[in-house]
Amino acid sequence: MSWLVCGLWFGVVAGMRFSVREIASTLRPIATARRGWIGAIVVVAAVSFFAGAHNYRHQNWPFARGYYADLRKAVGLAPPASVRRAQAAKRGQGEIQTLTLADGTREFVLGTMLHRVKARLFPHFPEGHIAPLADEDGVFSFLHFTRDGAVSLSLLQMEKQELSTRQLGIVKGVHRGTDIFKAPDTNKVYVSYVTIDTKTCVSLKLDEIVIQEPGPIEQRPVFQTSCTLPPYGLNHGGGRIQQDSTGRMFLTVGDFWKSPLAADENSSFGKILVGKPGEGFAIYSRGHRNPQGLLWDADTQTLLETEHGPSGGDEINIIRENLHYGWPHETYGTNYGADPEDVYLADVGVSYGRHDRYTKPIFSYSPGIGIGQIRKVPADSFEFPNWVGSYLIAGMAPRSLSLYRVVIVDNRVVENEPIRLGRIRDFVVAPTGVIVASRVDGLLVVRRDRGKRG
Ligand SMILES: [Ca+2]
Repeated sequence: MSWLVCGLWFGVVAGMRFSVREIASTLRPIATARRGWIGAIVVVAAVSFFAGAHNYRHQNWPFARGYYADLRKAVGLAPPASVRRAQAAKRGQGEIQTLTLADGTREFVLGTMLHRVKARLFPHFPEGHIAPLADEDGVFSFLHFTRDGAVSLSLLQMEKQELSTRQLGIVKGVHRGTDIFKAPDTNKVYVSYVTIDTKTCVSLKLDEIVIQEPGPIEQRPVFQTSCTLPPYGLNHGGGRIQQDSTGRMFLTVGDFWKSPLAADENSSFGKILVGKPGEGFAIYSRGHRNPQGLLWDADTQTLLETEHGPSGGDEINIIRENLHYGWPHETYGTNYGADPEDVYLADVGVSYGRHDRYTKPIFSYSPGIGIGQIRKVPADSFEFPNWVGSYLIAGMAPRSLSLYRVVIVDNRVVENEPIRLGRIRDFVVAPTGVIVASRVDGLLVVRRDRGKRG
Protein backbone atom coordinates (compact mmCIF):
# COMPACT_ATOMS: atom_id res chain seq x y z
CA MET A 1 0.00 0.00 0.00
CA SER A 2 2.80 2.40 0.89
CA TRP A 3 4.43 1.81 -2.53
CA LEU A 4 1.14 2.59 -4.19
CA VAL A 5 0.82 5.85 -2.24
CA CYS A 6 4.46 6.79 -3.12
CA GLY A 7 3.81 6.04 -6.77
CA LEU A 8 0.67 8.15 -6.86
CA TRP A 9 2.48 10.97 -5.07
CA PHE A 10 5.36 10.78 -7.56
CA GLY A 11 2.86 10.82 -10.38
CA VAL A 12 1.12 13.92 -9.03
CA VAL A 13 4.41 15.79 -8.50
CA ALA A 14 5.77 14.73 -11.90
CA GLY A 15 2.47 15.68 -13.54
CA MET A 16 2.87 19.18 -12.20
CA ARG A 17 6.26 19.61 -13.94
CA PHE A 18 6.00 17.54 -17.13
CA SER A 19 3.33 16.43 -19.53
CA VAL A 20 2.52 12.69 -19.76
CA ARG A 21 4.05 12.61 -23.24
CA GLU A 22 7.33 14.05 -21.93
CA ILE A 23 7.52 11.48 -19.12
CA ALA A 24 6.77 8.60 -21.50
CA SER A 25 9.39 9.71 -24.01
CA THR A 26 11.98 9.94 -21.22
CA LEU A 27 11.25 6.45 -19.84
CA ARG A 28 10.95 4.57 -23.18
CA PRO A 29 14.69 4.18 -23.96
CA ILE A 30 15.39 3.03 -20.35
CA ALA A 31 12.60 0.43 -20.51
CA THR A 32 13.78 -0.89 -23.86
CA ALA A 33 17.41 -1.25 -22.69
CA ARG A 34 16.53 -2.85 -19.36
CA ARG A 35 13.60 -5.03 -20.49
CA GLY A 36 15.46 -8.30 -19.89
CA TRP A 37 16.51 -7.30 -16.41
CA ILE A 38 13.09 -6.02 -15.44
CA GLY A 39 11.47 -9.26 -16.64
CA ALA A 40 13.85 -11.33 -14.53
CA ILE A 41 13.20 -9.20 -11.43
CA VAL A 42 9.43 -9.51 -11.90
CA VAL A 43 9.63 -13.32 -12.16
CA VAL A 44 11.86 -13.66 -9.06
CA ALA A 45 9.61 -11.31 -7.07
CA ALA A 46 6.46 -13.24 -8.07
CA VAL A 47 7.95 -16.63 -7.13
CA SER A 48 9.17 -15.28 -3.79
CA PHE A 49 5.79 -13.74 -3.09
CA PHE A 50 3.73 -16.88 -3.78
CA ALA A 51 6.16 -19.12 -1.86
CA GLY A 52 6.12 -16.71 1.07
CA ALA A 53 2.34 -16.48 1.04
CA HIS A 54 2.13 -20.27 1.16
CA ASN A 55 4.50 -20.58 4.09
CA TYR A 56 3.29 -17.62 6.03
CA ARG A 57 0.83 -19.17 8.49
CA HIS A 58 -0.48 -21.50 5.76
CA GLN A 59 -2.61 -18.88 4.15
CA ASN A 60 -5.09 -20.12 1.61
CA TRP A 61 -3.33 -18.46 -1.34
CA PRO A 62 -4.58 -19.26 -4.86
CA PHE A 63 -1.61 -21.40 -5.78
CA ALA A 64 -0.76 -22.74 -2.34
CA ARG A 65 -1.81 -25.89 -0.55
CA GLY A 66 -2.26 -24.58 2.96
CA TYR A 67 -4.38 -24.67 6.06
CA TYR A 68 -7.67 -25.80 4.55
CA ALA A 69 -6.14 -28.70 2.69
CA ASP A 70 -4.49 -29.87 5.90
CA LEU A 71 -7.82 -29.44 7.72
CA ARG A 72 -9.66 -31.51 5.12
CA LYS A 73 -7.08 -34.25 5.55
CA ALA A 74 -7.37 -34.15 9.36
CA VAL A 75 -11.18 -34.17 9.48
CA GLY A 76 -11.32 -36.96 6.92
CA LEU A 77 -14.40 -35.75 5.09
CA ALA A 78 -14.84 -34.83 1.48
CA PRO A 79 -14.52 -31.14 0.69
CA PRO A 80 -16.03 -28.68 0.71
CA ALA A 81 -18.54 -29.81 3.39
CA SER A 82 -15.76 -30.83 5.77
CA VAL A 83 -14.23 -27.39 5.60
CA ARG A 84 -17.55 -25.69 6.24
CA ARG A 85 -18.36 -28.00 9.13
CA ALA A 86 -14.95 -27.64 10.73
CA GLN A 87 -15.16 -23.89 10.38
CA ALA A 88 -18.62 -23.90 11.90
CA ALA A 89 -17.53 -26.08 14.79
CA LYS A 90 -14.56 -23.87 15.50
CA ARG A 91 -16.39 -20.61 15.06
CA GLY A 92 -16.89 -20.67 18.82
CA GLN A 93 -19.90 -18.70 19.82
CA GLY A 94 -23.08 -17.50 18.24
CA GLU A 95 -26.03 -18.87 16.36
CA ILE A 96 -24.69 -20.06 13.05
CA GLN A 97 -27.84 -21.41 11.50
CA THR A 98 -31.46 -20.78 12.37
CA LEU A 99 -34.41 -22.59 10.89
CA THR A 100 -38.12 -22.10 11.51
CA LEU A 101 -39.95 -25.37 11.05
CA ALA A 102 -43.46 -25.85 9.70
CA ASP A 103 -44.95 -26.42 13.15
CA GLY A 104 -43.61 -23.08 14.43
CA THR A 105 -40.67 -24.49 16.37
CA ARG A 106 -37.30 -22.94 15.74
CA GLU A 107 -34.06 -24.81 15.44
CA PHE A 108 -30.55 -23.48 15.56
CA VAL A 109 -27.06 -24.86 15.43
CA LEU A 110 -24.36 -23.34 17.55
CA GLY A 111 -20.62 -23.84 17.64
CA THR A 112 -18.94 -24.25 21.01
CA MET A 113 -15.40 -25.19 21.91
CA LEU A 114 -16.04 -28.92 22.37
CA HIS A 115 -19.35 -29.71 20.73
CA ARG A 116 -21.62 -28.52 18.01
CA VAL A 117 -24.98 -27.92 19.62
CA LYS A 118 -28.40 -28.21 18.07
CA ALA A 119 -31.19 -26.52 19.98
CA ARG A 120 -34.90 -26.55 19.31
CA LEU A 121 -37.20 -23.93 20.72
CA PHE A 122 -40.82 -24.85 21.35
CA PRO A 123 -42.57 -21.45 21.43
CA HIS A 124 -45.51 -20.45 23.61
CA PHE A 125 -44.22 -22.51 26.54
CA PRO A 126 -44.44 -20.20 29.56
CA GLU A 127 -41.36 -19.28 31.53
CA GLY A 128 -40.97 -21.29 34.70
CA HIS A 129 -39.20 -24.03 36.60
CA ILE A 130 -38.64 -27.66 35.74
CA ALA A 131 -38.60 -30.88 37.79
CA PRO A 132 -37.52 -34.01 35.90
CA LEU A 133 -39.65 -37.11 36.46
CA ALA A 134 -38.31 -39.90 34.24
CA ASP A 135 -36.17 -40.55 31.20
CA GLU A 136 -37.31 -43.90 29.82
CA ASP A 137 -37.66 -45.40 26.34
CA GLY A 138 -36.54 -42.18 24.72
CA VAL A 139 -39.18 -40.11 26.49
CA PHE A 140 -38.19 -37.45 28.98
CA SER A 141 -41.03 -36.42 31.28
CA PHE A 142 -41.03 -33.43 33.55
CA LEU A 143 -43.22 -31.17 35.63
CA HIS A 144 -43.27 -27.48 34.94
CA PHE A 145 -44.22 -24.71 37.37
CA THR A 146 -44.85 -21.31 35.81
CA ARG A 147 -44.01 -17.96 37.33
CA ASP A 148 -47.72 -17.50 38.08
CA GLY A 149 -48.37 -20.89 39.67
CA ALA A 150 -49.62 -23.20 36.89
CA VAL A 151 -48.37 -26.79 37.00
CA SER A 152 -48.14 -28.93 33.88
CA LEU A 153 -46.82 -32.34 32.87
CA SER A 154 -44.80 -32.63 29.65
CA LEU A 155 -43.55 -35.56 27.65
CA LEU A 156 -40.67 -34.96 25.30
CA GLN A 157 -40.12 -37.62 22.67
CA MET A 158 -36.40 -37.29 22.12
CA GLU A 159 -35.84 -38.82 18.70
CA LYS A 160 -38.83 -37.22 17.01
CA GLN A 161 -38.38 -34.07 19.09
CA GLU A 162 -42.08 -33.92 19.85
CA LEU A 163 -43.42 -32.21 22.94
CA SER A 164 -46.82 -32.82 24.46
CA THR A 165 -48.03 -30.92 27.51
CA ARG A 166 -51.00 -31.34 29.81
CA GLN A 167 -52.13 -28.76 32.35
CA LEU A 168 -52.55 -30.20 35.86
CA GLY A 169 -53.80 -27.22 37.85
CA ILE A 170 -52.92 -24.04 39.66
CA VAL A 171 -51.10 -23.66 42.97
CA LYS A 172 -53.02 -21.09 45.01
CA GLY A 173 -51.42 -18.05 46.59
CA VAL A 174 -48.52 -17.83 44.14
CA HIS A 175 -47.28 -14.34 43.45
CA ARG A 176 -44.10 -15.63 41.82
CA GLY A 177 -43.23 -19.29 41.39
CA THR A 178 -39.59 -19.88 42.31
CA ASP A 179 -38.99 -23.66 42.03
CA ILE A 180 -40.49 -27.13 41.69
CA PHE A 181 -38.72 -30.22 43.00
CA LYS A 182 -39.42 -33.94 43.06
CA ALA A 183 -37.79 -35.72 45.98
CA PRO A 184 -35.97 -38.78 44.58
CA ASP A 185 -36.54 -40.90 47.69
CA THR A 186 -40.23 -40.26 48.35
CA ASN A 187 -41.40 -39.09 44.90
CA LYS A 188 -43.19 -36.24 46.63
CA VAL A 189 -43.34 -32.96 44.75
CA TYR A 190 -42.61 -29.58 46.31
CA VAL A 191 -43.04 -26.05 45.07
CA SER A 192 -41.65 -22.82 46.43
CA TYR A 193 -43.11 -19.42 45.71
CA VAL A 194 -43.27 -15.83 46.81
CA THR A 195 -46.61 -14.97 48.34
CA ILE A 196 -48.18 -11.73 49.56
CA ASP A 197 -50.86 -11.65 52.25
CA THR A 198 -53.80 -9.26 52.55
CA LYS A 199 -51.64 -6.79 54.48
CA THR A 200 -49.13 -6.71 51.56
CA CYS A 201 -46.64 -8.60 53.74
CA VAL A 202 -44.37 -10.76 51.55
CA SER A 203 -42.85 -14.15 52.39
CA LEU A 204 -41.41 -17.27 50.74
CA LYS A 205 -43.44 -20.46 51.02
CA LEU A 206 -42.64 -24.13 50.51
CA ASP A 207 -45.56 -26.51 49.87
CA GLU A 208 -45.88 -30.17 49.09
CA ILE A 209 -48.32 -30.56 46.23
CA VAL A 210 -50.50 -33.57 45.50
CA ILE A 211 -51.73 -33.82 41.94
CA GLN A 212 -55.17 -35.33 41.61
CA GLU A 213 -56.69 -36.07 38.26
CA PRO A 214 -59.37 -34.96 37.98
CA GLY A 215 -59.46 -32.37 40.69
CA PRO A 216 -57.61 -29.36 42.00
CA ILE A 217 -54.01 -29.54 43.18
CA GLU A 218 -53.86 -30.23 46.91
CA GLN A 219 -51.37 -28.06 48.79
CA ARG A 220 -49.77 -29.09 52.09
CA PRO A 221 -47.76 -26.30 53.71
CA VAL A 222 -44.22 -27.36 54.65
CA PHE A 223 -42.51 -24.10 55.57
CA GLN A 224 -43.08 -20.38 55.38
CA THR A 225 -40.66 -17.58 56.22
CA SER A 226 -41.78 -14.65 58.33
CA CYS A 227 -43.14 -11.82 56.22
CA THR A 228 -41.90 -8.32 55.58
CA LEU A 229 -43.81 -5.17 54.64
CA PRO A 230 -43.02 -2.89 51.67
CA PRO A 231 -40.75 -1.66 50.29
CA TYR A 232 -39.29 -4.94 49.11
CA GLY A 233 -37.96 -6.53 45.93
CA LEU A 234 -40.04 -9.52 44.84
CA ASN A 235 -37.31 -10.63 42.45
CA HIS A 236 -34.99 -11.31 45.40
CA GLY A 237 -36.86 -14.28 46.78
CA GLY A 238 -34.38 -17.08 46.05
CA GLY A 239 -36.54 -20.18 46.50
CA ARG A 240 -34.33 -22.93 45.05
CA ILE A 241 -34.94 -26.42 46.44
CA GLN A 242 -32.45 -29.31 46.57
CA GLN A 243 -31.98 -32.47 48.62
CA ASP A 244 -28.75 -34.12 49.70
CA SER A 245 -27.92 -37.82 49.72
CA THR A 246 -29.29 -38.24 53.25
CA GLY A 247 -32.67 -36.72 52.41
CA ARG A 248 -32.11 -33.33 53.99
CA MET A 249 -33.85 -30.60 52.01
CA PHE A 250 -32.30 -27.20 51.33
CA LEU A 251 -34.19 -24.02 50.52
CA THR A 252 -32.58 -20.72 49.53
CA VAL A 253 -34.20 -17.51 50.73
CA GLY A 254 -33.24 -14.15 49.20
CA ASP A 255 -33.02 -10.86 51.04
CA PHE A 256 -36.02 -9.32 49.21
CA TRP A 257 -33.85 -6.21 48.82
CA LYS A 258 -33.81 -5.85 52.60
CA SER A 259 -30.18 -6.34 53.47
CA PRO A 260 -30.69 -5.61 57.20
CA LEU A 261 -32.84 -8.76 57.32
CA ALA A 262 -30.03 -10.76 55.69
CA ALA A 263 -27.81 -9.55 58.53
CA ASP A 264 -30.44 -10.50 61.14
CA GLU A 265 -29.74 -13.89 62.72
CA ASN A 266 -33.41 -14.27 63.62
CA SER A 267 -34.69 -13.78 60.08
CA SER A 268 -34.83 -16.47 57.38
CA PHE A 269 -34.09 -13.83 54.74
CA GLY A 270 -30.68 -14.01 53.09
CA LYS A 271 -30.17 -17.56 54.34
CA ILE A 272 -30.04 -21.14 53.13
CA LEU A 273 -32.31 -23.32 55.26
CA VAL A 274 -32.10 -27.03 55.92
CA GLY A 275 -34.74 -29.40 57.15
CA LYS A 276 -37.11 -32.22 56.40
CA PRO A 277 -40.78 -31.79 55.61
CA GLY A 278 -42.71 -32.25 58.84
CA GLU A 279 -39.64 -31.70 61.00
CA GLY A 280 -39.10 -27.96 60.52
CA PHE A 281 -36.35 -25.92 58.93
CA ALA A 282 -33.33 -24.16 60.44
CA ILE A 283 -30.60 -21.85 59.19
CA TYR A 284 -27.83 -23.76 57.42
CA SER A 285 -25.76 -20.85 56.07
CA ARG A 286 -26.10 -17.07 56.07
CA GLY A 287 -24.94 -13.93 54.28
CA HIS A 288 -26.71 -14.55 50.95
CA ARG A 289 -28.18 -11.85 48.75
CA ASN A 290 -30.32 -13.52 46.09
CA PRO A 291 -29.47 -17.20 45.67
CA GLN A 292 -30.88 -18.14 42.25
CA GLY A 293 -29.09 -21.45 41.80
CA LEU A 294 -28.62 -24.49 44.02
CA LEU A 295 -27.17 -27.90 43.27
CA TRP A 296 -26.48 -30.91 45.44
CA ASP A 297 -23.54 -32.53 43.68
CA ALA A 298 -23.72 -36.18 44.70
CA ASP A 299 -20.35 -36.94 43.04
CA THR A 300 -18.44 -34.63 45.34
CA GLN A 301 -21.00 -34.52 48.17
CA THR A 302 -21.05 -30.75 48.06
CA LEU A 303 -23.77 -28.14 47.93
CA LEU A 304 -23.11 -25.49 45.28
CA GLU A 305 -24.95 -22.21 45.21
CA THR A 306 -25.03 -19.22 42.88
CA GLU A 307 -26.20 -15.79 43.94
CA HIS A 308 -26.62 -12.34 42.48
CA GLY A 309 -24.17 -9.77 43.71
CA PRO A 310 -25.19 -6.10 43.84
CA SER A 311 -23.49 -4.54 40.78
CA GLY A 312 -20.93 -7.13 39.83
CA GLY A 313 -19.91 -9.78 42.33
CA ASP A 314 -22.19 -12.60 41.11
CA GLU A 315 -20.94 -15.53 43.14
CA ILE A 316 -20.44 -19.27 42.94
CA ASN A 317 -20.24 -20.60 46.49
CA ILE A 318 -19.62 -23.96 48.06
CA ILE A 319 -22.05 -24.06 50.96
CA ARG A 320 -21.08 -25.56 54.28
CA GLU A 321 -23.02 -25.59 57.50
CA ASN A 322 -22.93 -22.51 59.74
CA LEU A 323 -20.68 -20.47 57.48
CA HIS A 324 -21.34 -16.82 56.67
CA TYR A 325 -20.98 -15.81 53.01
CA GLY A 326 -20.64 -12.08 53.51
CA TRP A 327 -23.78 -10.28 52.42
CA PRO A 328 -24.51 -7.47 53.23
CA HIS A 329 -21.13 -6.81 54.86
CA GLU A 330 -18.89 -7.49 51.89
CA THR A 331 -18.92 -8.42 48.21
CA TYR A 332 -16.54 -8.31 45.26
CA GLY A 333 -19.17 -6.18 43.54
CA THR A 334 -20.17 -2.62 44.27
CA ASN A 335 -23.38 -0.70 44.74
CA TYR A 336 -25.59 0.22 41.81
CA GLY A 337 -24.87 3.69 40.49
CA ALA A 338 -22.03 4.30 42.93
CA ASP A 339 -18.78 6.10 42.21
CA PRO A 340 -16.30 3.23 42.02
CA GLU A 341 -13.67 5.17 43.95
CA ASP A 342 -15.84 6.03 46.94
CA VAL A 343 -15.20 4.35 50.25
CA TYR A 344 -18.52 2.72 50.82
CA LEU A 345 -20.21 2.66 54.14
CA ALA A 346 -16.93 1.87 55.86
CA ASP A 347 -18.34 3.37 59.04
CA VAL A 348 -21.01 0.67 59.26
CA GLY A 349 -18.66 -2.19 58.46
CA VAL A 350 -19.56 -2.70 54.79
CA SER A 351 -16.79 -3.18 52.26
CA TYR A 352 -17.06 -3.51 48.50
CA GLY A 353 -14.48 -5.00 46.18
CA ARG A 354 -13.07 -7.30 48.86
CA HIS A 355 -14.18 -10.48 50.58
CA ASP A 356 -11.79 -11.09 53.48
CA ARG A 357 -13.85 -11.39 56.60
CA TYR A 358 -16.43 -13.97 55.55
CA THR A 359 -16.37 -17.15 53.50
CA LYS A 360 -15.20 -16.30 50.00
CA PRO A 361 -16.94 -17.39 46.82
CA ILE A 362 -14.95 -19.83 44.70
CA PHE A 363 -15.63 -17.47 41.81
CA SER A 364 -17.09 -14.00 41.36
CA TYR A 365 -18.30 -12.53 38.07
CA SER A 366 -17.74 -8.80 37.50
CA PRO A 367 -19.56 -7.45 35.63
CA GLY A 368 -22.33 -9.72 36.82
CA ILE A 369 -23.84 -12.22 34.40
CA GLY A 370 -27.27 -12.22 36.07
CA ILE A 371 -26.30 -15.56 37.55
CA GLY A 372 -29.05 -18.18 37.64
CA GLN A 373 -29.51 -21.91 38.01
CA ILE A 374 -26.56 -24.31 38.28
CA ARG A 375 -26.58 -27.95 37.08
CA LYS A 376 -24.00 -30.61 36.28
CA VAL A 377 -23.41 -32.64 33.14
CA PRO A 378 -23.82 -36.27 34.28
CA ALA A 379 -21.04 -38.82 34.04
CA ASP A 380 -22.90 -40.96 31.48
CA SER A 381 -23.87 -38.04 29.26
CA PHE A 382 -24.38 -39.56 25.83
CA GLU A 383 -25.21 -36.18 24.32
CA PHE A 384 -22.21 -34.15 25.43
CA PRO A 385 -19.36 -36.53 26.33
CA ASN A 386 -16.76 -33.76 26.18
CA TRP A 387 -18.66 -31.80 28.80
CA VAL A 388 -18.89 -34.59 31.39
CA GLY A 389 -18.20 -33.23 34.86
CA SER A 390 -18.69 -29.62 33.77
CA TYR A 391 -21.18 -27.42 35.57
CA LEU A 392 -23.63 -25.33 33.60
CA ILE A 393 -24.68 -21.97 34.97
CA ALA A 394 -27.34 -19.68 33.52
CA GLY A 395 -26.36 -16.07 32.81
CA MET A 396 -29.51 -13.99 32.45
CA ALA A 397 -28.10 -10.46 32.13
CA PRO A 398 -28.53 -8.86 28.67
CA ARG A 399 -24.77 -8.93 28.14
CA SER A 400 -24.61 -12.63 28.97
CA LEU A 401 -27.65 -14.60 27.72
CA SER A 402 -25.75 -17.85 27.96
CA LEU A 403 -25.27 -21.09 29.75
CA TYR A 404 -21.74 -20.96 31.07
CA ARG A 405 -19.85 -24.23 31.00
CA VAL A 406 -17.80 -24.05 34.16
CA VAL A 407 -15.07 -26.50 35.13
CA ILE A 408 -14.26 -26.63 38.83
CA VAL A 409 -11.08 -28.36 40.00
CA ASP A 410 -10.09 -28.46 43.67
CA ASN A 411 -12.80 -25.90 44.47
CA ARG A 412 -11.42 -23.49 41.89
CA VAL A 413 -13.02 -22.38 38.65
CA VAL A 414 -10.52 -23.12 35.89
CA GLU A 415 -12.71 -22.80 32.80
CA ASN A 416 -15.71 -20.62 31.97
CA GLU A 417 -17.10 -20.92 28.45
CA PRO A 418 -20.27 -19.03 27.50
CA ILE A 419 -22.65 -21.02 25.30
CA ARG A 420 -25.07 -18.56 23.76
CA LEU A 421 -28.43 -20.18 24.38
CA GLY A 422 -30.38 -17.08 25.39
CA ARG A 423 -31.91 -16.00 28.66
CA ILE A 424 -32.55 -19.18 30.59
CA ARG A 425 -34.74 -18.93 33.68
CA ASP A 426 -34.26 -22.53 34.77
CA PHE A 427 -32.98 -25.74 33.23
CA VAL A 428 -32.32 -29.39 33.92
CA VAL A 429 -29.92 -31.88 32.43
CA ALA A 430 -31.50 -35.26 31.68
CA PRO A 431 -29.49 -38.40 32.52
CA THR A 432 -28.64 -38.70 28.82
CA GLY A 433 -27.21 -35.20 28.88
CA VAL A 434 -30.03 -33.47 26.98
CA ILE A 435 -30.58 -29.99 28.36
CA VAL A 436 -34.17 -28.82 28.80
CA ALA A 437 -34.36 -25.13 29.52
CA SER A 438 -37.08 -22.57 30.11
CA ARG A 439 -36.73 -19.28 28.26
CA VAL A 440 -39.15 -16.39 28.26
CA ASP A 441 -40.05 -17.23 24.64
CA GLY A 442 -40.44 -20.97 25.02
CA LEU A 443 -38.93 -24.28 26.00
CA LEU A 444 -35.47 -25.02 24.66
CA VAL A 445 -34.23 -28.56 24.10
CA VAL A 446 -30.48 -28.72 23.59
CA ARG A 447 -28.72 -31.70 22.05
CA ARG A 448 -25.53 -32.42 20.17
CA ASP A 449 -25.63 -31.75 16.45
CA ARG A 450 -24.51 -35.00 14.94
CA GLY A 451 -25.13 -33.88 11.38
CA LYS A 452 -24.43 -36.55 8.78
CA ARG A 453 -21.85 -38.28 10.93
CA GLY A 454 -24.68 -40.12 12.70
CA1 LIG B 1 -20.38 -13.52 49.37
